[in-house]
Amino acid sequence: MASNDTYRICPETGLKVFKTTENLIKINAVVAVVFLAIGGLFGLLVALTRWPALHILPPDLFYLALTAHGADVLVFWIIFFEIAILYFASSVLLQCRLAAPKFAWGAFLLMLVGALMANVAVLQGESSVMFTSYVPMKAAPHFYLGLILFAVGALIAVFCFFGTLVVAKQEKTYEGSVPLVTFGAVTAAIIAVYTIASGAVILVPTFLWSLDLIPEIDSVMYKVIWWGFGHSSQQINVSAHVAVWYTIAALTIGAKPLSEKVSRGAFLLYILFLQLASAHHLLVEPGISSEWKVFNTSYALYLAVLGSMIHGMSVPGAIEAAQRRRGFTQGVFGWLRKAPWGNPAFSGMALSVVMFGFIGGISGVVLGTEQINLIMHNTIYVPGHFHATVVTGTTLAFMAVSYLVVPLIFQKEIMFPKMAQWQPYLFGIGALGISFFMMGAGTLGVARRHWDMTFGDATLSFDYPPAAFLMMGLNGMSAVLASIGGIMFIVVIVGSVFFGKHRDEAACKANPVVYTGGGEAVANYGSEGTLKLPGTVALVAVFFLSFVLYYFVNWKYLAEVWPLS
Ligand code: HEM
Ligand SMILES: [Cu+2]
Repeated sequence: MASNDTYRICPETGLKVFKTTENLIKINAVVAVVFLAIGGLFGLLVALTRWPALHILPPDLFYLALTAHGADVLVFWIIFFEIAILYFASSVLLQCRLAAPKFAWGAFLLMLVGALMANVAVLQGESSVMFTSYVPMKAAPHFYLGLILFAVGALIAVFCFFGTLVVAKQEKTYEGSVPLVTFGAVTAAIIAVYTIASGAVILVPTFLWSLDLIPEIDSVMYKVIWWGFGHSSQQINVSAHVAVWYTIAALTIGAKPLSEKVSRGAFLLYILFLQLASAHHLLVEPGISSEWKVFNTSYALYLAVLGSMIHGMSVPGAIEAAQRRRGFTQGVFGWLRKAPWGNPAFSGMALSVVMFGFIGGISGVVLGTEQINLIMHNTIYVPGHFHATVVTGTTLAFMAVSYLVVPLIFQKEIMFPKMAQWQPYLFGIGALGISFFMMGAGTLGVARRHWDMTFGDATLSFDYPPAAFLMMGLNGMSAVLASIGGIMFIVVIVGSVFFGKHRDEAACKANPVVYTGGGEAVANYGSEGTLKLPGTVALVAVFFLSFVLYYFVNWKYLAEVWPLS
């Protein structure tokens, strides 16, 4: 089928950018950022309420804000952005027109209507069921309907992505194998199909139940299927942000994967094993056998974690190799010192790699281990862990790539470049703080999703160590810092998109954002093919040491809370 879609050639990467694709990337990215702004504001309100000295919201508004926060940031911000990434990884990288653009627009509209409907339901106050919406808590029917419409829209968008891959293959717009970033996006999309199917299997009956058409929903069944959706969706995020890491490394310094095959193998591990790892959410459910829990939280989990560890080594490795090729060969860490730390795309990506690995990864394995999980199951350690994965990991990576999307896709200059330079550091340190202090407070027993950690009106009170209150205060302060970083992001990105100077070809030549050869590196299959990486080896050694030490500390701690002698 011939296409009448027009395209331009990007002066910096040399890639064909089709008009329809460009528009769809723009609209999905803009709406994503709007939901980040709304959801982030609710996050700040939640954190300020959990700061014992401030405690600003009354209980009903606290649970309302918590529900809105989870849905707006974890679902709407991230998934709208991911759809933009899918269109980029297919149509832009393979230089092919987008399949079924009408469906892609329809998908966007469905997602938008669904997201707005769910938000309205939450703000009306009858749907404060929090992110997991566990039955028998019941939300208003339009809460579930909003999520279902959103999911159907997302599924259609995923099929437009697959369709585009088929078109690219048929029209031979690329040679050989697809580039790694596209492969990573395929991984994300495959997991998305499974995830959205699980979501539909559980949310459709729950919707009918909210309309009183079904008498009851079994709560253990709900949890098992819900986590097929809830956990797997996090693997979409991981696959997508790993693909974004490779994209940024390629575009900013021309890095190629160390080995395409090994990195692809790591993506495959995600598809094969991560769904099973969702067992870590069900560790205290009666009615699920111990054998099943043990198998899934040990063997299956380790194989999945292996995937992230391979990427965690191969992304810094690719950066080191590229830097050494560029001539930064001094000592073990000369390549790291000479990296473009003033470029927010690069610094955001680098911070995301380190914090996702050290904090998110290590705490994830601790939470995923059946025995030590029980020290912090359902404590605020859990949000501590996942803010390290979805905020310092995914969100920071998506923020970082926005500093490339604005000049390359929106063709606008970044406004307030100094503010942009600082933004990843402020947001990163703030987000690190909320992760870290919530983990600390959780280890001391502070519950998650709890309005009043002092249990003010309870007959039997609970004596927290004073450090627990300190941690929650520090968490509140970090939340303020992260919010300042978040507002800076919104100001820079929204400002540049709507009021930035148009970037014409001359501006691209004068002030390029892509490293020479970056377009080549991101859009082609190819490996760096070296393992002379003393710096990366040293960093990986530090990682394993921290890992072992922290793992050991938790077993020691378990031994203390449960003395056997
Ligand atoms: C300014 C940035 C942010 C701050 C200050 C913040 C703070 C918080 C706090 C304090 C909680 C509640 C803990 C509890 O009482 O259980 C929470 C929950 C949560 N946050 Fe954030 N957060 C931020 C950004 C994000 C982002 C970007 C995401 C996702 C990408 C996210 C996802 C979640 C989710 C899913 C929950 C759990 C909701 C629930 O338990 O139902 N947060 N956040
Ligand atoms: Cu999980």
